[in-house]
Amino acid sequence: MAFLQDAPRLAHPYRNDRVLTAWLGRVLPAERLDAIRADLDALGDYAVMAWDRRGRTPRTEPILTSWDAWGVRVDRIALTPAWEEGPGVTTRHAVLASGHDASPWARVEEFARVYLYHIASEFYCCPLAMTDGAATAIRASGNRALIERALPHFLSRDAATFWLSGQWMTETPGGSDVGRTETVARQDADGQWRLYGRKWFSSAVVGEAALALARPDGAGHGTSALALFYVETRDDRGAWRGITIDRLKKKLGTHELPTAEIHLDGLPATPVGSLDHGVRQIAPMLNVTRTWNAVCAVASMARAISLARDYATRRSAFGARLIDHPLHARTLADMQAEFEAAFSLTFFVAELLGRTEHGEGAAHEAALLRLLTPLAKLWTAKVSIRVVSEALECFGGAGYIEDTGLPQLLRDAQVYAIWEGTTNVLSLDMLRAIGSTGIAPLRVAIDALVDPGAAERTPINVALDATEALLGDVVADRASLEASARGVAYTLARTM
Ligand code: MFK
Ligand code: FAD
Repeated sequence: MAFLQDAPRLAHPYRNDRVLTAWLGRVLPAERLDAIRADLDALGDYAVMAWDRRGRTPRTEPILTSWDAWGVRVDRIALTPAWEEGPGVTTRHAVLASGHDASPWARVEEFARVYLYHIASEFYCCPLAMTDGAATAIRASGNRALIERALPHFLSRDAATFWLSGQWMTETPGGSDVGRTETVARQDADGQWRLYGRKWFSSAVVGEAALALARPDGAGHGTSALALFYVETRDDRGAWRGITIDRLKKKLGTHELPTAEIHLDGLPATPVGSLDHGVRQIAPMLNVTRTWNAVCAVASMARAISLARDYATRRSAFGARLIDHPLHARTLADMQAEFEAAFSLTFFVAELLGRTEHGEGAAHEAALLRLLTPLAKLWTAKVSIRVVSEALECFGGAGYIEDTGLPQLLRDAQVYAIWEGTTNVLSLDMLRAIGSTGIAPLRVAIDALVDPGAAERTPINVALDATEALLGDVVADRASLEASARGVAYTLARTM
């Protein structure tokens, strides 16, 4: 009988994650941790079930049917099993709703759930992130009618009433430079606003609602003249309201996520706030989805490392298990160190977000949150691509073979750096954030975390001093400042 290699097995992602359980034990009061334990355990069970199912059943992808047999335009999208299960899993375990509980720990409790659910969700977490962002932006707008209309659906704990929201920003001229938006908003004689244009990437086109940027007819050019609108995608009979789906994009990864190119032709829309400064109004959504992105990037790393660690105990070479080869053990340890740093930064941001939203942050923490959000997003995205790539190599040739399920992890990880602001755009956002406060909030945070006399303070101080000197040198010259932004962002993220 020829040798047969044992496949890697997925350890229970909640019960076996020392980093997650230690962090939860440190930041949450014991009674709150007790209250969420059942959800975390169930989401871990779901992850194990989904990994096992992936190995047994052929992968499916969403399918768009544009026309029915009788020539009627239907634009119907068939979803994958994990997506069909999405509303049930999400609402049963309060994956999204828990983030909006009236508690400074709400975001901690939400993002622990997201971390456990993400990989099994097959990027159903993408529209969940956007729905969370939409709820946050609508709440921040103070628009009572929209708050009462949309939030009970977005934050529902019942699958029957749960709605997803899209985030319609990107158009063909610009995804980073949304000031070039061409979609126009026109008002009917009866006062109803309607949208006309083309949205080039719509990842939650199956959602019941969306927040969309558009230029009110006759408004000027650029970003400040854009308005933010709330739309509902279907009428009471379930028919699309002035939306056609041109096609689903063929992508490198995120294959289960239906990302569509769409045309809007008279879609009814409600202004979220004033009819200008739409980007300012959507910014709370951006900052929330960027936090989700960091959490999901960290979840990808955790999955890849968990599988690689397990495999190292099953695979032997040169007379010993891989884990017993010092260099292989060192390779895994280096990946784990990168992961733990990324985890710490990301979940620190989650803590800050929860405290700040409930008015319980220290004086410097709002500015710290504003600075660390783009840093966590851009840094974890890059680290996850690197760590997941390294993890594939830990399987040798098997890591390159499609039906092991491993290549998908790498393809999927590549998206974290692109959507919700590319690495460069977020480095520039970091400059926007430090514009008024400099890096002072970061120094305060590090002072609180690391004893000034501790040995590890020396490299931290060197990095911060060098960064401040660099910013001081180049600050008068915008071109040099922008050219340095990515390096500064990496240094600050890694230092933090
Ligand atoms: C599973 C993982 C979960 C993640 C799911 C992701 C799903 C994917 C969905 C998407 O990709 S949706 C599309 C995401 N698109 C972007 O992220 C756009 C990227 N581009 C930027 O972020 C640009 O920096 C931006 C369009 C925001 C700004 O461009 P401009 O034209 O240079 O604008 P400007 O004048 O600097 O900023 C306009 C206002 O917004 C300013 O406020 P004021 O009007 O008060 O002066 C800015 O301060 C404010 N602003 C911008 N970014 C902000 C912000 N405020 C707070 N936080 C921010 N991050
Ligand atoms: P560009 O803006 O053309 O960027 C090209 C390059 O130029 C990048 O490397 C960028 O870093 C760099 N660059 C741009 N400006 C600067 C600058 N000032 N300085 C230095 N470098 C710069 N969008 C939505 O609105 N809704 C969605 O649901 C959605 N879903 C998506 C799903 C997927 C799978 C993907 C891949 C994208 C999705 N997007 C969505 C779009 C995404 O947000 C954009 O692709 C992204 O913001 C980048 O915009 P762009 O594609 O126009 O690239």
